[in-house]
Amino acid sequence: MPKTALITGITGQDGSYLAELLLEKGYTVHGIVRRASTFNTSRIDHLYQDPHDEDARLFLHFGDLTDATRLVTLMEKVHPDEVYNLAAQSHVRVSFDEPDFTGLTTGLGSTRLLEAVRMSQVPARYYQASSSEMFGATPPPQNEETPFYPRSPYGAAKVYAYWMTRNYREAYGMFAVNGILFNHESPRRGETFVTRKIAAAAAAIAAGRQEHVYMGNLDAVRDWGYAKEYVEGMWRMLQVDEPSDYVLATGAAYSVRDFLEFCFDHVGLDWEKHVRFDERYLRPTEVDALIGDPSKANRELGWKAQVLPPELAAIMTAAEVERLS
Ligand code: NDP
Ligand code: GDR
Repeated sequence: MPKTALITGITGQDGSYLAELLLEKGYTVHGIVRRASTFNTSRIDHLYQDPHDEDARLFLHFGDLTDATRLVTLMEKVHPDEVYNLAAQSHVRVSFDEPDFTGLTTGLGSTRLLEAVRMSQVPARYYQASSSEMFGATPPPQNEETPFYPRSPYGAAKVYAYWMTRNYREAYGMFAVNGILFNHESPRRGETFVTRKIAAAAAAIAAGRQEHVYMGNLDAVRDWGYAKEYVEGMWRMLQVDEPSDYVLATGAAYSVRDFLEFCFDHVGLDWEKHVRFDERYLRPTEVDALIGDPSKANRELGWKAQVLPPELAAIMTAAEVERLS
């Protein structure tokens, strides 16, 4: 029987790649979108099918992680086999400006969704988009056993959601898992995350559209992978016999400075001539280094990242050059 999935955050970077993957696998995919005064579906417009078509397999529903009754209603209507909770206020810097809202969505939003699964009694498997930001100040390498030490309202909200997911697994026997994903990027990454910001700036400067880009902490070290590969890992976590939590990462460490060099090199520019400092991009508490150990996912899911930051930067910068032309 073809399966049915429900994705929150389908309009985001990961949601769009996951929807593509599941449609390719023959799933019927339902996504929750927020009502906005402008269209917010640009990442999934290429997947859209008229719901009146007999062969339509992608359906969108208005909803919000802050609206608990709507989540229950949708669960009963869609009756999914798999639920992927990707929705969140996902920007770490913004979470310092909006700590309350970040807690309501990124944290409590997961409880509302877990509770909707439980109340509606659908026998769905549940995926929680947990984050390497939960490790925060704990030094690398980080794996599934590493203690959490979040350094932002976002990180703290994700730790809460992580434990709620584990609690529903242990308390109610739900198949509920945490994918602890390290940074993953793509041409569909939000414009204000550092990799996309750098790739876009390199392309714009090379095209003569701007001269400088203002950045924050260039010393931060991250483990950047390619988003398209990571959604495959999410799916695999829901296909195993026993629910468990998994780290997805490349295991490779690069700094923001390195990523600047890769992107600017791609367009034949010296980044040091174009980068300026602006303290508003600093965070009150920073996460210095995140480097994942994905050996459990390698071993149990057969998942391994292929694209590393030098290639990722080239893919993203090429996409920005293309966008401008
Ligand atoms: P994005 O920011 O690109 O997408 C977030 C999605 O959540 C969007 O679809 C957004 O809708 C939706 N959303 C936000 N608030 C609500 C709400 N209150 N109700 C319903 N939907 C909402 O994130 P990514 O795709 O990059 O990440 C997906 C998930 O994985 C997030 O939970 C993120 O925190 C987590 N994560 C991401 C990592 C990464 O490196 N990308 C690493 C580890 C974890 P809209 O389009 O309307 O804004
Ligand atoms: P992060 O991603 O906080 O790791 O969270 P982001 O790309 O925002 O920052 C990465 C690092 O770059 C430094 N930095 C800057 N960041 C931004 N955004 N803009 C700048 O100008 C800039 N200059 C330097 C930051 O200080 C930071 O150290 C992402 C999100 O996708 C989360 O949702 C996810 O959980 C984690 O990755 C894993």
